[in-house]
Amino acid sequence: TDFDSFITGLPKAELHLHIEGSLEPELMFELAHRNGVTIPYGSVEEVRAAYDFSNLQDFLDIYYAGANVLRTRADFHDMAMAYFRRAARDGVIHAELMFDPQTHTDRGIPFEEVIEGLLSAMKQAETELGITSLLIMSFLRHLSEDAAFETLAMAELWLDRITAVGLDSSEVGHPPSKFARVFAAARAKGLRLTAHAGEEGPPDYVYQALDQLQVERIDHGNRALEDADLTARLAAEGMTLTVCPLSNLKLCVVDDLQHHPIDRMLGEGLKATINSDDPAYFGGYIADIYRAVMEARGLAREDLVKLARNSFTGSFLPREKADACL
Ligand code: ES4
Ligand code: ZN
Repeated sequence: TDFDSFITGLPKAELHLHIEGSLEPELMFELAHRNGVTIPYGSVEEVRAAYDFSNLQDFLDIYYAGANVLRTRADFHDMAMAYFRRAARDGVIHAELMFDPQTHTDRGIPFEEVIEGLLSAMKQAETELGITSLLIMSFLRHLSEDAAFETLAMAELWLDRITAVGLDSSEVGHPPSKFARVFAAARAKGLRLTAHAGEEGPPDYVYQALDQLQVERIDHGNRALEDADLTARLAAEGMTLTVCPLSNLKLCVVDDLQHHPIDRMLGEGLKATINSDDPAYFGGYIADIYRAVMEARGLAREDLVKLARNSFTGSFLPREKADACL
């Protein structure tokens, strides 16, 4: 339709994408076969049927199990290339890929295999598809502070090719404060900072991400809206929120897309962006999500333009590069 071509034609950046969450069931089977790994599903349909979640942890258990088929740098390369091709079709011209090294190193997969596979796909995506990208290395917050420090040490040889660190996995019970020292160490190494906060966790976790981690972005941030002072502060500081509406629906952060607060966020002056989070698990890539929120919340074209602009100004691109995309 007219609207679909408007959305795909709008240049967009994706700021909140777990690359392991882009692993589609078809590729999962292919990699399982390639690597001689058995998976607990008989068919692609069976895999998709298992993607019925009632909260974040429910999803994470299945997501970490799915990542078990990833073994070699070729696997990471192929997964990322599949994402880039799909994102290019939706008009994504810049993508900031989160990856979870601990999900792999804890299974004995060398850090080098993970990152070199991703970096080679990023290079190929730029030359073949014209998509620029950068890497955000995420620490798993259900693991220890020491484990996060070990991960930062493993990344030492690649720090010039890692733009930022992030914080993901099970939120409640693992507050940002647990990672204050490792985020300070990452910052001292010149890395930029983001963290998941306020997806399932309370507004206090968003305050902690700001004050104790000193993040430049908040991933999700939905529950910040429960606190008027926090909402006003995020707006005043121009803090980017990387919101993931379809993820919020699938993980029951919202009960219906018609109750999604994306337009309320924009109305409160928050710098919200729209992202896919784990598109293979949540049933949609970026254009699907723009379309879904437009339909569910009655967003106007100017709102979609605003969201797309926010995705560049909120990116980790150097200011002049981001401005050139507007
Ligand atoms: C995630 Cl939606 C979400 N939240 C927290 N951690 C994650 N890892 C992958 N997707
Ligand atoms: Zn996420």
